Amino acid sequence: WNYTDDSFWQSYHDLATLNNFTESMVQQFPELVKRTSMGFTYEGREVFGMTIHGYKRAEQLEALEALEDSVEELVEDVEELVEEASSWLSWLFGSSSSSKSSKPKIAKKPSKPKKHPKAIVIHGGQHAREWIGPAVVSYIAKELILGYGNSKKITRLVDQFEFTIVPVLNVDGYAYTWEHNRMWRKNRQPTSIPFCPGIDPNRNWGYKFATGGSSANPCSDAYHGPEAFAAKEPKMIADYVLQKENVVGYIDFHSYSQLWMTPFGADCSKIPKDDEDIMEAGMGAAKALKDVHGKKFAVGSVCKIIYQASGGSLDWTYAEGGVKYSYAVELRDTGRHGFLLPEDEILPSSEETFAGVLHLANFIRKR
Ligand code: ING
Ligand code: ZN
Repeated sequence: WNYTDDSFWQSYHDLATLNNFTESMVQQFPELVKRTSMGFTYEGREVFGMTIHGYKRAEQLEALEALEDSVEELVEDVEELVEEASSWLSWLFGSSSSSKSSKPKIAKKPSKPKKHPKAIVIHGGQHAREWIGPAVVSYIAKELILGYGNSKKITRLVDQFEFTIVPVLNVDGYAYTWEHNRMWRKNRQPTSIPFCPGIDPNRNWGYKFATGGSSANPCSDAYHGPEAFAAKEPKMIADYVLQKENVVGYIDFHSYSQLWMTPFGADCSKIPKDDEDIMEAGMGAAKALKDVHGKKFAVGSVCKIIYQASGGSLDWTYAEGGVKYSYAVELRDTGRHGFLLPEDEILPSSEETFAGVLHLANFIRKR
């Protein structure tokens, strides 16, 4: 495959091919893309992500700033020397005019702490059968990478933010949909019922876990699991977000229904304290998306716009992970094909979604 050509997004790809895509990005653009291991699943597969950031430019900027600092220090030292010398001179020759100088002083800037870039985390494939998610998410990575140095807007964003992109989160489930059952949703870890494996990763996050809109029945597609974060997939993203500390944006891609959703899913009456900003950014993203191919995406909280669902990703990232701009997006379509979205819709869906993501990142940047 040519992983940087749009033709890659004319068909769906199995897990090995998507992992090869990630690997290829890292190999081809080592100054821009780093491979990151999110962790391992129940069946022992590794979940790969990539971080995309203008590492080179950031390093150069840092070096430049360090240089600036040492020049500043040097100037201060010289100033002190001059002062000392002039007081000696006035002592020697009794000139009284050289009282405390009127020469301008260079203001000392407070030394800046070494800064880590703010992070935006994006993943697809929490649910196995929603194949358009991993396709769109890999396209987003490709566009950020190829746009760097070519598009002013993308370059600015990639210099500003570190993007962590995980095309497929629930890799065990994804492999299962390719090899055994196209309609599988959950992960593949065992439950208390031997013939009903699988926890729904998106009901297993730790905010208001199992408080409604999820099932205690292991045979259900919305089984919340025995306890919060019993499933490896949500746990690895939650750990990553906590460890990063500076994640400002999060998008969890699903399908289908064409919705750009905000917190909360667990509770229809609870409104995030940042709701105005979250909604404004989300509506902007939906508008930018629609401008590409005319597809309408409704914007609103998970609970109000589809259904109540506790233990969902964006509730946790917002309320516990400290990620202000937390979203879950339902990609194409609105039900005609559902999870079996035709392959000729992958590219248009990717293009429009990328526009939405760019808008969101730019919105966050300007805040
Ligand atoms: N939809 C999501 C689901 O898990 C969702 C909607 C997103 C609920 C985020 C809660 C949090 O049901 C699909 N299609 O999976
Ligand atoms: Zn889903």
